[in-house]
Amino acid sequence: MKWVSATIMGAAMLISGAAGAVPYTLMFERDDDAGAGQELVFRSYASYGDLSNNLNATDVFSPINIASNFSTTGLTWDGSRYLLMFERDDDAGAGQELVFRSYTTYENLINNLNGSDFFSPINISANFSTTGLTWDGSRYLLMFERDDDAAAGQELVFRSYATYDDLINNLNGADFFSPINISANFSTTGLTWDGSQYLLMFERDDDVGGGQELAFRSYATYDDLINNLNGSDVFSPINIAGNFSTRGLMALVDWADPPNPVSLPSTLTLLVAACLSALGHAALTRIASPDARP
Ligand SMILES: [Ca+2]
Ligand SMILES: [Ca+2]
Ligand SMILES: [Ca+2]
Ligand SMILES: [Ca+2]
Repeated sequence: MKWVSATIMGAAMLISGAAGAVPYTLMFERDDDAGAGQELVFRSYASYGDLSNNLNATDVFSPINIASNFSTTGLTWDGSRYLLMFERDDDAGAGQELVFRSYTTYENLINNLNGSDFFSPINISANFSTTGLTWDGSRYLLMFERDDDAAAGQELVFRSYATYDDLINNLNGADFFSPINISANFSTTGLTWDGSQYLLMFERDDDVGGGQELAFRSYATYDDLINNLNGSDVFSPINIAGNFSTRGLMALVDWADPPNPVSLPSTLTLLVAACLSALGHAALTRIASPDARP
């Protein structure tokens, strides 16, 4: 894809704080299979400004033990539930390759409590993979990317569903091929709507340094997203560890009063404090951090 110059990018970062004031969760998964507590990370940011500039991030390792033949591919909040999406690494038939796990609260998501799993009847094409999921206030958007690089109009698909039942049961979905031509060395890894903008996340396929591997593209409207119009790119300063990848991006909009933010439970703060206190931040980052640190 065509990236903006560093100068324009810097200007975009300066004004980015004016966009949605909702918190964001950025999800990372370890590339190789590992045990519970060592492979899935939820990173919290208070705002888009913090997300795009990687400021004041808080990491929590999930106790989820992801099956060795599945990977996470999306995360969203729809006002009633948190949805975590898993896809089988190898191609399989309908009802065997895509799972939606729902949690009713953020605490349950973070602590992996009381999750409910649904296998989707979707049969994903052998040459495509899911790369994002979001509720935007009007529809669920499920994003698919072709596994191999292709030209504009042939590699990125947005499938929309009007209701949760339609999403879960794969009913009445409408597909749109995006005109985006994804660079051969990048892939989509997340999609969200924060009440003010759509954010499409791209990660470079190979590991590189901070400022060169993670990009957020923003669109003001659904039409702009679908038609790839007026997008604005910002490279994140995050240096993703060579053995982790981004897997999901979730804006926490209060859907009863958009675009105001969800009020996260104070117990979450306590949980994070307890976690950091128990392990020590240095120890936590040493054990396994999605950030590459010297
Ligand atoms: Ca595992
Ligand atoms: Ca399949
Ligand atoms: Ca391409
Ligand atoms: Ca890196």
